Order: sequence, then structure tokens, then C-alpha cells
Amino acid sequence: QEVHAAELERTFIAIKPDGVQRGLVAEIISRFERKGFKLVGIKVLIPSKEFAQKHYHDLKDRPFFNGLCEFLSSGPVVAMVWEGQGVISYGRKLIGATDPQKSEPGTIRGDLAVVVGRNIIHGSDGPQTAKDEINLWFKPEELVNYTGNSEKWIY
Ligand code: RTP
Repeated sequence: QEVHAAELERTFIAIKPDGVQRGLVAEIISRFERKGFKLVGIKVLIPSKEFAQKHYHDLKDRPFFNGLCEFLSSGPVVAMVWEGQGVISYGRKLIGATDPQKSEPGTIRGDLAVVVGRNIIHGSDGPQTAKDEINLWFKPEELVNYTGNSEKWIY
């Protein structure tokens, strides 16, 4: 079945410092890979607090904003861009509800996290956020266009 580039949306996914420190990078990547999504960008970095504030600017009036930004900048983050049909909303399903107490078993947070302040992963919540976050975290040349097996065996 032919798949058109326009259907292949992209989303920004980040493994937060708790996920990296706990050694969950491969586990998380594996879940996106096995589903059939395609990895088109990845890097590891320690974001500055200012950068974390930019990333979470929508939450700047929330009481947990400062602690959240301190936490995101407290250690290594694995920043990624994943591509595929429906990857923005389905990525959120793989991740599970924000509060791991409420996320279903079988989701990343449901299986691997316990409290909302240490929920190990971030995923863009919509098409505009995905665009903005990809632009914030990646330069265009850091993203790779390639034809993988998915074009033949997933779609
Ligand atoms: P994310 O952006 O990280 O994927 O999470 P989300 O959309 O599921 O949740 P959002 O409401 O955007 O919150 C962003 C992150 O803030 C932390 N948080 N802490 N009550 C709290 O202490 C609290 N509430 C949210 C979580 O790390 C959440 O992922």
C-alpha cells in the first residue's frame, strides 16, 4: 500500500532525566520502534533551565512550573523525532496519562513510572505543538529523511 509523505506526521518525544538515569532509553525507544514508527532524529543533551522554560512556556503559570524546569535541566534528556501515520496522538497513547497513577498498564508511564513529577517521558500533544517543539529542539539538518522497511511492510 502506497503511503504519501503528507500522511507521515512527526512528533517530538523526550526521555526526561529520570528515564535516562533509570536506564529506560532502550525500553522506550523499543516501544516506538516495534509499533512501526520511524526514528528521524535523536540526540542526548542536558538542557539549560532557560531552555526548559521555553519548552514548557505553556505551563508558566502553574505552581509546579519552576520545579518542572529545574528537573528537566537536572540531567541528560534524550530528544527524539518520530515519524509515522498518526504518530502524534498514538505516541500519546503509548506514553499514557500524565499522572502515572492514572495511566493504564501497558503504557510507558503505566508500566514504568509512579508519580507525576517523575513520569519519565514527554510527547507533543498536538500538530502545532509538535511543529514548535521539533523546531525548538532540532535544526532541520539534524532530521533525516529516509525510506525504511515501514514503507513496504507497515503501510
Ligand atoms: P508532557 O508535556 O511532559 O508530555 O506531559 P503532559 O502533556 O502529559 O502533561 P502537562 O500537563 O503538559 O504537564 C507537563 C509535565 O509537568 C509535570 N507535572 N507535574 N502536579 C504536578 O506536580 C505536575 N503536573 C504536571 C509532569 O512531568 C508533566 O509531564
